[in-house]
Amino acid sequence: MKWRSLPAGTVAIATGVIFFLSAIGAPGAPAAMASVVEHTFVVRQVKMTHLCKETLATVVNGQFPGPAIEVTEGDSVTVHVVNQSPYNLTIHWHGVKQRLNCWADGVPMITQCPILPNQNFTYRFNVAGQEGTLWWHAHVSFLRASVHGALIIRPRRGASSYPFPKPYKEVPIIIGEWWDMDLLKADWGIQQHVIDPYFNASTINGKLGDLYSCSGAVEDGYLLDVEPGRTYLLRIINAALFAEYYLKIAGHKFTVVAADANYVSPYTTDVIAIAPGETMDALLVADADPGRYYMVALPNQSPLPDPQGPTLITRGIVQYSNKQRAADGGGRPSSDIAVSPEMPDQHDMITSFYFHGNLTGLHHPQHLEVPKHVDERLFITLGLGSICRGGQSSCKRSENNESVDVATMNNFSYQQPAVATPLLELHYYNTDNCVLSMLQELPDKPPRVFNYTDPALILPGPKEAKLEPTSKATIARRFRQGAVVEVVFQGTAILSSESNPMHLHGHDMFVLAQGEGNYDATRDVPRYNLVNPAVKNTVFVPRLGWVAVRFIADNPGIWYMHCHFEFHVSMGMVALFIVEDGSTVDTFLPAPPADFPTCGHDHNVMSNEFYPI
Ligand SMILES: *[C@@H]1O[C@H](CO)[C@@H](O)[C@H](O)[C@H]1NC(C)=O
Ligand SMILES: *[C@@H]1O[C@H](CO)[C@@H](O)[C@H](O)[C@H]1NC(C)=O
Ligand SMILES: *[C@@H]1O[C@H](CO)[C@@H](O)[C@H](O)[C@H]1NC(C)=O
Ligand SMILES: *[C@@H]1O[C@H](CO)[C@@H](O)[C@H](O)[C@H]1NC(C)=O
Ligand SMILES: *[C@@H]1O[C@H](CO)[C@@H](O)[C@H](O)[C@H]1NC(C)=O
Ligand SMILES: *[C@@H]1O[C@H](CO)[C@@H](O)[C@H](O)[C@H]1NC(C)=O
Ligand SMILES: *[C@@H]1O[C@H](CO)[C@@H](O)[C@H](O)[C@H]1NC(C)=O
Ligand SMILES: [Cu+2]
Repeated sequence: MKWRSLPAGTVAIATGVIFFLSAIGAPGAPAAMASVVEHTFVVRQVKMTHLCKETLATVVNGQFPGPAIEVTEGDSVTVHVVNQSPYNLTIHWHGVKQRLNCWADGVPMITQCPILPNQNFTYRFNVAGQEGTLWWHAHVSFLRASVHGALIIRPRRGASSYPFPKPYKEVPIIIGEWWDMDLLKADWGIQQHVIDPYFNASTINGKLGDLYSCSGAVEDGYLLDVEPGRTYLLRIINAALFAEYYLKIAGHKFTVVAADANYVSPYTTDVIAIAPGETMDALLVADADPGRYYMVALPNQSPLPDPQGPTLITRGIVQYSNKQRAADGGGRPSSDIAVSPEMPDQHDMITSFYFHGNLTGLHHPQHLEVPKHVDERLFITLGLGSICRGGQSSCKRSENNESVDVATMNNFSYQQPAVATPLLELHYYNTDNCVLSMLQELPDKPPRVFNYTDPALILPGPKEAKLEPTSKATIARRFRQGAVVEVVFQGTAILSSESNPMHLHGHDMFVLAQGEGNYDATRDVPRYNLVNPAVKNTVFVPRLGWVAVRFIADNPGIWYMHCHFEFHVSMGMVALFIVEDGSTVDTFLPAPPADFPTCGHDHNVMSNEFYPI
């Protein structure tokens, strides 16, 4: 076994072990110890039976969801990945800023070579300046459906320093999907437009719940035991590939206190809307009459004429401890019946729009001011289009199988670059001219102005047909170190009217405003929240609407920027954001770690080794 040598002060390898280093607290911080949190993730296929069918699921350490990584802000994380699966693999640490550490970002052929079957790879990164809930997931194809888990960051000053009442317990709630189909086949089916893959059930913490059964056997559901009067911090993660979810618990309200590991002003609501890639920390007070209450997660979808999938709801139960009942001589609860919440309609998109609109940032020592000047402005349309099969220049479109539907940003659909060395290495070793020659600049604005959100474009027709043709390219955008970038993401109606949760690696974004319909600078800029916007790594672009964000491009490297609906990723809704080096040590990308693996090549022969894969 070959691991990199460990930093001084640590001992041998173990799973989920914390090693204390000398205190390296920030100035003014109390003597909290920064430590190295170390895990070994063995990725392999295990047999799991659901819906009366045995399925080979690719998971970490035999668990679905995988193990949670729990750290204190300022800690270092070391994860040894042992790939015993038959797939090429990388792990992305979703939302971790990876400052000056793009090498650990886990995007195949962008930041690293994939970890081949029977190979190992060690990720090392620091978690600094972030508190709350993040997560980790495979960044290869559809594998993240089963290869994921929570990454929980607690404050250095302890739980009493939360900017909200100290919870009695903290509980991860991971919303996911159960897939019976092979995940790589599902991905291929979407790319080639030959099958319409769909998951088989929604899950809460890996459990399908009692709405699913077969041959009389009801699936287990997630059970949360609560004590009356106590406050619980739910760390909610949407790890699903396909849908935004509405989460409700009958008889209870939530107070949302953080999103994407940034505190928000406490927002009390009876429903949480959470899109793939987002996390929400919410307080739940067990203040209802003791009893059993369903916790329901319902995937929403845009209404007809968008294509419709089955409605795969899942539910678990919040159960009050029955100590009291036992004292009353009951023992068993008087009734097993649980109360159901009233859910929004599956086509209700406005509840999500309002939910996201109500999130604002919290004034907190770690909060950053929104930069008031902007260096670069991008207006990016998100939508579908089509390309001809087999590289033909003309073909029949509009759902004809001479063409394939793809997803676009400013009328380009991302193509994975044909490189044998990860782009970040090529960039680092000054082969940028070669890198540049492979890239297509993501334009500042869409090539044509049209009525982006006109619902008439959803179905094929004369208006739509003009807009549908598009092309594939490795779209990228370079930013000067420290540039303040404003992006308006505009949803479009071409062939579908879906929302899009847009995720940027390596940076958080200030969410300035959102709206329905077409963005209009004259009307909308004055509405920007420059005082206390929510800060997110995944911003929700509402269906037939837009969102405006700002971020500071201060983390050198090559960062994936993509929709977190996995089918949109497969279809090409991706761009690369390249942040240039600055001239000081804290603004340029350091060399790759000493033993950084290559894709079977040597660094000496780096130049000119471009050939198609
Ligand atoms: C990977 O790690 C495992 C478990 O620690 C070890 O048994 C195996 O030999 C390692 N494989 C390689 C190629 O280093
Ligand atoms: C895995 O990655 C290697 C090296 O990049 C590549 O040659 C191989 O085709 C990949 N395998 C699959 C199944 O994608
Ligand atoms: C899962 O869904 C797929 C596609 O809808 C279907 O073919 C398959 O039979 C389902 N599997 C189970 C176990 O229900
Ligand atoms: C907040 O939510 C309420 C309803 O739940 C809605 O009326 C209001 O418009 C929302 N605020 C924003 C800024 O979206
Ligand atoms: C297109 O559809 C026809 C008829 O259904 C089928 O025979 C053909 O194989 C399909 N072509 C492709 C490339 O899928
Ligand atoms: C865009 O289309 C919508 C729906 O048809 C319509 O209400 C709106 O007026 C159109 N906007 C423009 C600028 O044409
Ligand atoms: C995209 O570009 C193609 C030409 O390459 C054009 O025909 C099409 O109308 C454009 N679509 C949009 C939405 O701009
Ligand atoms: Cu999308």
